[in-house]
Amino acid sequence: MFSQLSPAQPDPILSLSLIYNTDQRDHKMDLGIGVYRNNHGQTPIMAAISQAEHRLLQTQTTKSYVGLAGSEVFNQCMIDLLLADTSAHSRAAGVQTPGGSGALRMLADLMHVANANTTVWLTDLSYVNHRPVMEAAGLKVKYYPYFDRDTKQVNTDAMLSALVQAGVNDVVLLHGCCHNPTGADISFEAWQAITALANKNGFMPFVDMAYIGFGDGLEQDGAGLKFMADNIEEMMIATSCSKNFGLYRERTGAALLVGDTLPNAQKAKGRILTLARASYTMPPDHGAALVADILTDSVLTAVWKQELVMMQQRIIGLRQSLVNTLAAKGCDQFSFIADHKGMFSMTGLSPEKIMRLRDEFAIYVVGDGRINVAGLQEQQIDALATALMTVA
Ligand code: PLP
Ligand code: TYF
Repeated sequence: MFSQLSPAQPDPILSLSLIYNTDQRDHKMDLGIGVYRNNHGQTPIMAAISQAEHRLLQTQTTKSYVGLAGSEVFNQCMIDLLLADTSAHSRAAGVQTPGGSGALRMLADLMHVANANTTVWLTDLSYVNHRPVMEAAGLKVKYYPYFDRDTKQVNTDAMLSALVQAGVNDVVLLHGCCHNPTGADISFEAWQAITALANKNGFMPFVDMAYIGFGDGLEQDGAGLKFMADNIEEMMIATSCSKNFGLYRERTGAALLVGDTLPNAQKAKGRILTLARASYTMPPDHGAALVADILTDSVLTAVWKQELVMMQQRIIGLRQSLVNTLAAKGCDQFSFIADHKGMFSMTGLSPEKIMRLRDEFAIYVVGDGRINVAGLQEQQIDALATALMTVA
């Protein structure tokens, strides 16, 4: 049976990491996979996570099963983090999932159960796994105009004009903040406009919030989502603790359902639990237990927030520093990098130029031209600026 299978298509980002690992050049630079790195090139365990882990080791008495929804304390923490001070807070239900990816898939499966004719609208240029996850769940996929390749920002008019066509059989997927792969986020006014369109035309918003805290800080990054949740009867949210808690491999995330009433949100949650049972059954506990401990302890919450702000500020500093270094060399072609949010920026470099960066400078950039600014070290900026100018 296996011999009849056609070979798998490699993941463009994960396979780039494998090639990078075999590169022997000392000055090599990995701007591919979306992980945060400090100035030593390491992805550290955050201090609050280490402290919570230490405490967990001393207090945990069993590894017995938790349940289909994972930790309900964690689920409530995610509802508090994303929906506090909105009308949605009291009509939301949550399910712990294996990473934000697990949440995307469970919510996609739920949509298919609710309506097998659902079409999901994705931003034109979106996270590499959005389309495969939606299609694997049996949903149809459409793209709406999003990234303007000239301005390197969102083309809001084109986006809103296209979304006018979305109706009751449609789900519109939005990136909560720090758009992957472009770094171009929608304005607060665009959140308001999309909310009004959803209410008028009946499509369901689905927000993928994978980077809250990495753009302009927790409050500002969540403001658009909160506005929408406050002003809409139903929506879905996939969230991830991979980046902002540094829990990548622990697979920690949640699917949140906002209903017109709490019982309806809980009904949707019940259906997700049935879907989970038919898949991975129960999510891994460790990461969620740590996040729950941190967010229910004011001292640990403060430690976490402080480090998150430090990471966010570092990314802003790296963006500015790269743009300044380029400007000092007489290049303003990449000044948009300072305006982008979160880890990524879409550079607009062609595949040939990306290959030159790799071959001539040992700089690894995803084939579509995305750079992970959060993977840079301060001492690499000058070399990156020179390389960008040489190939551009
Ligand atoms: N959604 C977006 C937009 C992402 O960039 C990612 C990747 O990090 C995910 C979801 C999935 O994250 P996780 O590692 O938590 O599954
Ligand atoms: O976009 C990224 O780089 C991260 C990590 O199949 C990632 O979201 C990359 C590829 C993949 C899953 C996650």
